[in-house]
Amino acid sequence: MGQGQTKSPQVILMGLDNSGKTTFLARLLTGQVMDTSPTIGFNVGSFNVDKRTSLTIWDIGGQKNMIPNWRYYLDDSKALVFMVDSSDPSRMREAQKALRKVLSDERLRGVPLMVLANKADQPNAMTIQEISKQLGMSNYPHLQWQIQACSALQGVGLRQAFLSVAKLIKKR
Ligand SMILES: Nc1nc2c(ncn2[C@@H]2O[C@H](COP(=O)(O)OP(=O)(O)OP(=O)(O)O)[C@@H](O)[C@H]2O)c(=O)[nH]1
Ligand SMILES: [Mg+2]
Repeated sequence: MGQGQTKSPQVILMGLDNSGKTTFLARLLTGQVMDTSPTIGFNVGSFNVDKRTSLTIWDIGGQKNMIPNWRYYLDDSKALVFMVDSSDPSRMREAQKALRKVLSDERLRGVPLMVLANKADQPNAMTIQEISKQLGMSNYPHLQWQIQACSALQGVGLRQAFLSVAKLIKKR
């Protein structure tokens, strides 16, 4: 990175296993759909939102035994992106609990949240209204948050999501 450039704000991408975080990040960075396996630890990559703004995205593994490690990634994060599989209503309650736990960390106080409702390509995908309800978003009146649908598989809504994330960060 050249002198005088501001450093790329860190964004953490969390959510239950199988929600599509790694597929999403790979698609965002390479434009391709890649075969993924469950993430042990994390993946990281930088993404240019526009000519002047780059974000460093940390994709953290979401399997049950990975969730206790989420706390190691919260320092210095300027936004939280929380991904859910909108085609899997059976895991919304588990997602709600995981979100509540991570948001209770005081290092995230004042940090904006983007909920990404992934797998919108699936015919049974839940609406963003339904997902907001099931995640209990009304329990966070002071949180600056947004929700957007996307499909990592089809490449829909990825750039828009991170444009919104960059705007949320700037607004702070
Ligand atoms: N239909 C559909 N499938 C998707 C989409 N995004 C990801 N998948 C599939 O969901 C599965 C899990 O994707 P991953 O990206 O590995 O999930 P992850 O959130 O990184 O999982 P962990 O690393 O275990 O936390 C894979 O089979 C993907 O192909 C999508 O937008 N639509
Ligand atoms: Mg992964």
